[in-house]
Formats: sequence, C-alpha cells, structure tokens
Amino acid sequence: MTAEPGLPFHVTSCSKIKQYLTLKRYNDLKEIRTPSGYSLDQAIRSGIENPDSNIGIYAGDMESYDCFAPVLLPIIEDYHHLDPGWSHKPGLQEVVLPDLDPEQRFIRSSRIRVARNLGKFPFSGNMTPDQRLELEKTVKHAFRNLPEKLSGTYTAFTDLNEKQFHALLKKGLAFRKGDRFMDAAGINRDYPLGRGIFTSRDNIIRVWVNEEDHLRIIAQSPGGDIANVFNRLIQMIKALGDKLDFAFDPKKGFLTTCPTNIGTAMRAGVHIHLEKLEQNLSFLETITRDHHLQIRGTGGEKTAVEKAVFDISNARRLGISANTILKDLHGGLQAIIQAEQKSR
Ligand code: CIR
Repeated sequence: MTAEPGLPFHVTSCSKIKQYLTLKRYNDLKEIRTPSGYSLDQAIRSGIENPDSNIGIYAGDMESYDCFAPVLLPIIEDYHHLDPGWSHKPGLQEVVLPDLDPEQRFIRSSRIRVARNLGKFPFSGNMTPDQRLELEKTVKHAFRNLPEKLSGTYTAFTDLNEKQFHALLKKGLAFRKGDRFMDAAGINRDYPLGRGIFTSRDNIIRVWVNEEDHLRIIAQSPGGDIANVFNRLIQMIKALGDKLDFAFDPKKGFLTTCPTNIGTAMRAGVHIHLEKLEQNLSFLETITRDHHLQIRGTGGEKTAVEKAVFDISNARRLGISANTILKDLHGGLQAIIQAEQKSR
C-alpha cells in the first residue's frame, strides 16, 4: 500500500491509518486540538513509529472521536465491518444459560472484560501525572462504596515493593507496562503511577485502573459457566456506572482509547482445550467464523497456541449488544465442543 506523498508512513505499513489518512484529511485536521489539547499528530504517533500496526491511531479523550471523525469514522466502519446506518446497541441484562462443560473437560476458564473511561478525564495516552492520580482517587472512592456483595480490595502498584508486585503478577493480579504500540501512544507514561487493581472478595471480579483505558472491568472464573461470569460482570459494571460517568456516545457506544474496542467495549472468551480440532484447524475456523468468534493464541493477541489451548472470543464489539455477543459465544462453544467430541 502506498501512503499519500507528504505523510510519513513507512513503506511496509499496512495500517488502517495509512490507508485512510489522505493528505487532504491530514491538512484539514492537523491544527485541531481537542478540549484536552490532543492533536492528530499525537493520535497517529504509534502508527508512524510502529509500521506493523494494524490500526495505528488512538483517541486522547472522548472528543477525539468527533474532532478526528473524518479519519476515525472510516477506520471504525472498516475494522468493525459495519453496515450503513450502524449504531451501538444497548443490552446488558443478566442471562440464564446452561454451563456447556460442567465437568470441565474442554473449557479451562472463562473471562469477560469491558473497557470503560470517565468522560471528564483525558484518555490514558494523554494524561498528566496529576490527572492519573485524580482518576485513581475518584475510582477508589467508588470501590469503597460498592454494595457488600461486590466489595473487595484496591491495591495501588506504587504501594508495593518489587517482591510484592511480582507475587501479584504471578497470580495474574497485576499488569505490566503496555506494549510498544501503547508506549508510542503515551499510554505507559509515568507507570506505575496511578495504576492498580481492585479484586472482589470472591476473586471473580478484577478492575484494572489506568491501563490502556481508565478501567478494565474483568470477570473470570475457572470452567465454562460463561453466564455466571457475565452476570457477575454486569453487576459490577452497573454498580460502578451508578457512581462514575462513563464516556459514552449513543451511536458509537462506550468510547475507548483504541477504536477497535468502542461500542460494547467487551471481549468475552474462554481458554478451551481442543486436541482433535487442533488437527483440523480449517474446520475450527469455519465454526468460529459462523458464530462471529475469533481465535487467538494461548497468551492472547499475537501469541502461539500452546498444548492445544485456544483463546476463543467474540470478533464483534460494535453494532450488536453485549447480550448478543454472549449468545454468539455460547452457541459457538456448543458447536465447537460437539465437533471436538465427534472427532474423538
Ligand atoms: C495496532 O494498531 O496494531 C495497535 N495499536 C493495536 C490495535 C488493537 N488490536 C488489533 O488490531 N486487533
């Protein structure tokens, strides 16, 4: 793909920003500053510094989506495969669905997360140290006032020594600095300042604070009872949403740092052991595609599948409701488990 002359995209880059940022669009937008002072040059820095970016643009606040709409909208419509007239679909109701693998023969664990940002703060790549601390304070206040059944503990990474931090990391209860894509976007700046994790007493809910998004609300549990994990997540999202003002747009849904996450901002997935389907990957890919699911490696995005443990999750986030995403996942997993059993 050739970039328009005058724009500094690497010759090898196949990113969506290179595809959609024409010189005219760049010139029209380059002087614009969002209310928190974010510019197009800042938004595209990661895509320029990382020629292997898929997308290459990050929002610096909720207003970025309007200020830089001439380039962000075509990227969003392309990435999310949206039909004309698309819109975010609400729908976040608790569900009753059978556990597909009560004996845990296939599904090792289930994990559903949403990203949320607070509209009154700049997004992660565009925050000052004081703003990160202020956000942490606001969120800690909300954690302290949760209903009893959701309550838990918040741990600030800056309160931990190295040994304590590594112990948390080992238990999957801490997060490191983000990757080079996030680094170039400023998301890792001042790490670990203002970063931390909330853990519910039953250990099912975690909330990452000040990572790529202000909040990553996560529910996870061993086994395949995805309805229970989803219901616990919804309870937490609603409880926090009662206290915090999430960045939201009626058409685009929940607004996130990376435009790939907007809409429901939800990723619902499982780790599933498929020793037979591993030998028939094209069949597995057909089933997942039919149910709007995607396959990732055991360690997540851009990692390899180890010991036949696949990470399978929703491929769609925008233009469908969170409840539809869960239904897709449930239906897809049922089909995958049946296919695996038939092949054994
Ligand atoms: C990129 O553009 O590749 C990075 N900023 C990460 C984008 C998020 N993930 C993805 O494309 N699936």
